[in-house]
Amino acid sequence: MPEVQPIRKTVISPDLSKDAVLEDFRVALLSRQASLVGRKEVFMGKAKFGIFGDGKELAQIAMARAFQLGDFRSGYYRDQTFMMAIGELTVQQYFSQLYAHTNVEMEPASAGRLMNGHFATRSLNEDGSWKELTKMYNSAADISPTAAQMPKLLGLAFASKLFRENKGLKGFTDLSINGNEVAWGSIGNASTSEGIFFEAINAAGVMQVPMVISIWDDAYGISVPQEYHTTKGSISEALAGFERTDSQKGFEIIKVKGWDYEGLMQAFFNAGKIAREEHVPVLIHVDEMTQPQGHSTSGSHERYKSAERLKWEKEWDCIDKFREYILSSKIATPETLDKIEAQVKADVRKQKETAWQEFSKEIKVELQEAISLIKGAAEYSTRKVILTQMADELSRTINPIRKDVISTVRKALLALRFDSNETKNKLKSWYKEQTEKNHDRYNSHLYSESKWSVQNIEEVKPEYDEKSILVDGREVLQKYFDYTLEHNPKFFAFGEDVGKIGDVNQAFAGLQAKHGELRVSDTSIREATIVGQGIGTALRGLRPVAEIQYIDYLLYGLQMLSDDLACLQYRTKGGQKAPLIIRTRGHRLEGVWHSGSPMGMILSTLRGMVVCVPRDMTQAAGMYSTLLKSDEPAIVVECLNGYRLKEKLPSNLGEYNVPLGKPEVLREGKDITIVTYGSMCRIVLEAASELNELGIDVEVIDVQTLLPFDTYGVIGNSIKKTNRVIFADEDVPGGASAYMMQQVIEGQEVFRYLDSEPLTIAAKAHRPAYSSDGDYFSKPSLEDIVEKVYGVMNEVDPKSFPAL
Ligand SMILES: Cc1ncc(C[n+]2csc(CCOP(=O)(O)OP(=O)(O)O)c2C)c(N)n1
Ligand SMILES: [Mg+2]
Repeated sequence: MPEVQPIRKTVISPDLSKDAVLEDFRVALLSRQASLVGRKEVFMGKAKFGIFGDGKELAQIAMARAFQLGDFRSGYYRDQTFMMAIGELTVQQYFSQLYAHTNVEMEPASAGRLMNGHFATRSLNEDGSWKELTKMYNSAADISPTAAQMPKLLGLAFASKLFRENKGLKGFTDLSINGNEVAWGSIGNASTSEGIFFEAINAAGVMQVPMVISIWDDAYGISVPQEYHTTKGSISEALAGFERTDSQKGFEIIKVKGWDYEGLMQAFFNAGKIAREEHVPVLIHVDEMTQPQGHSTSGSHERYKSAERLKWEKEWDCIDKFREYILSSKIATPETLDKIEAQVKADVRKQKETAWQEFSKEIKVELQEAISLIKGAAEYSTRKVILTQMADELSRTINPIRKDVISTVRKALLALRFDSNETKNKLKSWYKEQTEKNHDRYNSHLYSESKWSVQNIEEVKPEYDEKSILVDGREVLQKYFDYTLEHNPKFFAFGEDVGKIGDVNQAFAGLQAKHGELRVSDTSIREATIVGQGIGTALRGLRPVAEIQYIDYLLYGLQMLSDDLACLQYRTKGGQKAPLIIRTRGHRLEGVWHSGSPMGMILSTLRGMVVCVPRDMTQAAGMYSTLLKSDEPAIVVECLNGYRLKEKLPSNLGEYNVPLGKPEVLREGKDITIVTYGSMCRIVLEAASELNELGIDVEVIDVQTLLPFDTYGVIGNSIKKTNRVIFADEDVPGGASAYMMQQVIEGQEVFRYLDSEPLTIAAKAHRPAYSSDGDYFSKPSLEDIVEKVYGVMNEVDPKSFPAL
C-alpha cells in the first residue's frame, strides 16, 4: 500500500526547498482528492455520511510541519490533511473509517466506531500500557460536539507546564521531555461561539500554557454566515483584549490567510516556537478559507451561499493558489505539477479500492457461510421453502453489511424453532461465534480491559492500632492525600479553592504549603475546563484529581465527562485512556443547590466511568487508593455532611483499597434487605435500630459503587435470605433507586425469591427546600424509612404489625 510520506522534522524554521514544497503540494492534493472521492462514495451508498477537509489543506500542511514528536493535537473533523501530513493517516485508513471498518489495523483511530473525520492516534499498547508518547506524533480522539475539543486542549497544554516546572516529573521521559510539547488545537470559526471556547481561551491566558489554537475560518457554520456568529465578524478582533503586551501576559495572536503558503509556514513556525520556548498560548486566526464541496454530504452549499461567494471560493481555492505560488516562484513547471496530480489521483483510487476490498472481504465470507448454513438447515426442515428464500434474498443484497447477514440468520433460527438436528445446531453455533465477534467489534472496551481494571485491584482492609484516634472525617482524607502526594509524583489535585485553603471542606488543608502549587492548585470557576484540564493531563500519563466543588455544579462539566471522558476507551477501542478522577461532594446538606444527589443523571450519562458513592471518608480514601492503582476514569461523590463526623484513623492509609463493585453488609438481619449508599447509610442504620425495637430485623447493605454494581452478587444473596427488599436513596423517584432495582431484580434474577413487592424510597421529585424543615420534607427521613418498612411487614403479618 503506498504510504503518505510523513514529515518528520524538528527544525524550527520552515524548509522551503523544492523537494519540501513539492511534497507539501503532493500531500495537499492527496487530501483534496480523498475528499472529492469520499463524497462520491457516500452518494454511491457505500458509506452513510461524509464530512471532508477540502479548502483547509494548506494551513494544515503548515501546522504539520511545525508539529514535533511528543506534541498533541486536539481538533475537529476538517483535519485530515494534517493527519496525513504528519504520517498518522493513510488514504486507505481514511476510507476505512468512511466505510466503518471494525478492524483496528485498518482503522486505527476507532476501529469503525467514529464517524469519518474523527481522528486519533493510539497512545496505548495492546495490553493497555502507555507507549512512548515523546517518540510519537499524538492526536487526542476527536468528538463531534462543536468546541468540545477545547477543554482537553487546555489540559494537554497544562501537562507540559507541569512536566517542565515540577521536578518530581523529570524522570518520565516517555511522557515528556522537560515540558517541551505543544498542544495544537483546531476549531471552526462558527464553533468559537460556544461558551467552552471562551472558557478555555481565558483559562489558557491565565495559566500561560503552551497551546496553539488555530481557527479555520471559512465564514460559515453550515448555512449560517459569519455575521450571526462573531462580534465584529472576526474572532481575532473580538479576542484582541486577550493579546499579550509588553507589560501583561496573554495570548500571542496571529492572523493569516488560508491560501498564503509562505505566510502560513511563517505563522505556524512562529507560533510553535513561542509556545514551546516561552509557554505562551498562541491563537492563529486563519481566514479566507473555502469549502469547495460545502459543509458535508447532508446538503449542498448552493442553497445558502450567494453566487458571488461561490465564485470567490472558486477563485481563492488554497490548492489553486499554492499551484500559482509554485509556478510563479519557479519551483516547478506545470508539467511536473500535472504529473504529481495524475499520480495522486491514481494513488487515491488504488488506496480507496483496497480499503473497500478489505472492508467487504470479511463480510462477504460471513455472508457465504451464513447462506450455506441456512441452506444446509433448510434441507432437513419443513420450512425449507421459506428458509431457501431467505438465503437467496441474502445472496442478492447489494453492498451487504453485517446487519443483513445476522438479521437473516436470526430470522432463520426463529423459523427453525421446532427443528432439532445437526444442521440447525451448526447454524446456531456459528451465530454464537459471530455474536462474540460482534461483541468485540461493537460493544467492547467500555471499561478498561487491561490488568489495571478496577475489577483486578485486590481488596486490602483498613487496619487500626492503638494509635488510631478518632478524627474529623476530612482529616482521614487529608492524611491520605498527604501520603499520596508524597508517594506518587504523577498525582496532583486542582479545583476551585483547592489550593490555598485546601478545598472548602479542608481535605487538602496545608498540603499546598507542604507539596507546592503545582501539586495542589487553585483554578478559576470553570467546571467544563476543570474537567478538560483533567482529561488532557490524564491523556498524557499523569494522575489528576479534578475537583468539582459541589455535585450541583457538575452539570457545567458533565458534557465533557460524558462526550469525552466516559466514552474514550470505547470510542478508540482501547487506543487511549484518561484515568481522571473527579472528586466532588453531594447528597443532603442545604437548599436547592447544595443538596443534590443526581445519581440517576450521572449513571445515565457516564457509562464508561466508575461511580463511587462512599458513606464516609475512610471508605472514600480507600476508593481513591484503588482508583489510583487502576487505569479507569471515575467520579467519587463524598458525603457533604460527613467531613466533621468522627472516624477512626486507619494505620495503613494509602495501602488499603476498597474493592469497587463489592457492596458491604453494614447490618445483618433476616426480615428485609435495604440497599442504599452515601449519606443515606447512616439514616437507614438508625431506622434499622428503631425497627428492631418494633420487632423487625433489617439487613442494611451499602452498595459503595454504582458503576460497577455488585459484581459479587452480595445483594442477591441477601434477598435469598430475607425475601424482601427496598432500594433507598435521595435521588429523585425513578433515579438511581430504580437503577439499583433493575440491576438486582433483572441482573441477579432474584424475582422468584421475593415474597413482597420490591420497593424504592427516594427524595421528592423537586430539589430540596432550604433549611432543616426543607430537608425533612424533601429528602427521605428516618420516619419515611421506618414507615415504609413497617408497611411491608404489615402486609406480611397484620397481626404482629397492625396498620399505623
Ligand atoms: C454542540 C453542537 N451543536 C451543533 C452541532 C452540529 N454542527 C456540526 S458542524 C456545525 C457547524 C460548525 O461550523 P464551523 O465551526 O465554522 O466549522 P466548519 O464546519 O465550517 O469547518 C454544526 C452546527 C454539533 N456538532 N455540535
Ligand atoms: Mg466554518
